[in-house]
Amino acid sequence: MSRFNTRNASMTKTRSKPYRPAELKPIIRWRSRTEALKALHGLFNYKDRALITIDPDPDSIASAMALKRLLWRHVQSTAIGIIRPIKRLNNLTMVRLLKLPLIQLNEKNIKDFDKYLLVDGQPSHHELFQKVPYTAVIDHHPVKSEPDAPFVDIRPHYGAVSTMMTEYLRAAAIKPSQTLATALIYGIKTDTRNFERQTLEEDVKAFLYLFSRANHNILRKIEISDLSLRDLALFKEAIENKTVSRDRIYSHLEKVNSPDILVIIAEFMLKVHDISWSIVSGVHGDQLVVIVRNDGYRKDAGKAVTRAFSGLGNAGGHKAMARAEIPLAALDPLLQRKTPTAIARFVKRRFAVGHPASK
Ligand SMILES: [Mn+2]
Repeated sequence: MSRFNTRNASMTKTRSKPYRPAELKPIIRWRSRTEALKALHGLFNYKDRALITIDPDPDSIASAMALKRLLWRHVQSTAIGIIRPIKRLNNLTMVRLLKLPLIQLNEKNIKDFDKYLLVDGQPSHHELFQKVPYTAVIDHHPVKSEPDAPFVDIRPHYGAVSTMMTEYLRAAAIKPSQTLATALIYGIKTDTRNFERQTLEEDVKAFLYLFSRANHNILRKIEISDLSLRDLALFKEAIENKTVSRDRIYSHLEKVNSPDILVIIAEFMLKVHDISWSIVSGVHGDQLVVIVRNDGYRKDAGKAVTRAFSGLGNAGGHKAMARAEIPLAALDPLLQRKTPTAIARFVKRRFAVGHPASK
């Protein structure tokens, strides 16, 4: 996303204040977390039924859990409402293992509450959010327009809202439960992509604080849970269909429901010792998708797929990862019959041509 890396756009040589475009300016209305917390609590009373709305991902789910904890004893009840069903398997595992109570929002049940809060998002991000009279908005995305709410805390320079929420918990002298700490640490790890993307010292501090409180077995299970049982059948097919030529492994799948599984299998095949290239293709809808991974040593996957497949469809990528998406119709002049074997051979042939070193 564009909000990452923009911080380094500074042209100034002096180390005064970092340059920030307007949308990356934070909205901070209080001098400290303690003051902000007081202000937030002041907006609620014990009769309120509060609803925290989220577009569910690990950071927003964890932040909502933390906010629910912060509101405990300040309101009658707090529910966490999601605006779309969770599909990612890692996130489903998170919700199941941590037993997180989430409700699916619709036009009707969203009216059953007195006060509304939004975390890890802004009203302008979703149609449903736009209709809600928010009491509080806490976020780290760039500011499009200042949300109209009594409590707003937006810090686009933070890697995760989970970091902001960890700071709030600490200001409130609340020790997070193991469940909450595990959720928050996963929120930080996901949004900073294990600290490979924009990360502040604050994100690292929050991570360290949560580390000893989290359940690392559950965390690991959540992080590795990206396969369904149905995917295992595709693994079997991919392993049975594989062909190896020199340091390359090729495999083709007859039909996949999502190109994501091709990525997972391509990365899996690259684990094989002595294999430097993994080329996994499959038919998704009316497209042939080719996923390429390599070990990144003096290789260029992006150039290789462009040479092999450009002119037939979209092809491109980086040095170590690339993808091509080719409409099956574009294969009509090239293949007499589009059987899985013929397509597999076609991919292999094109890739070898596009990458003469393999001859
Ligand atoms: Mn986030």
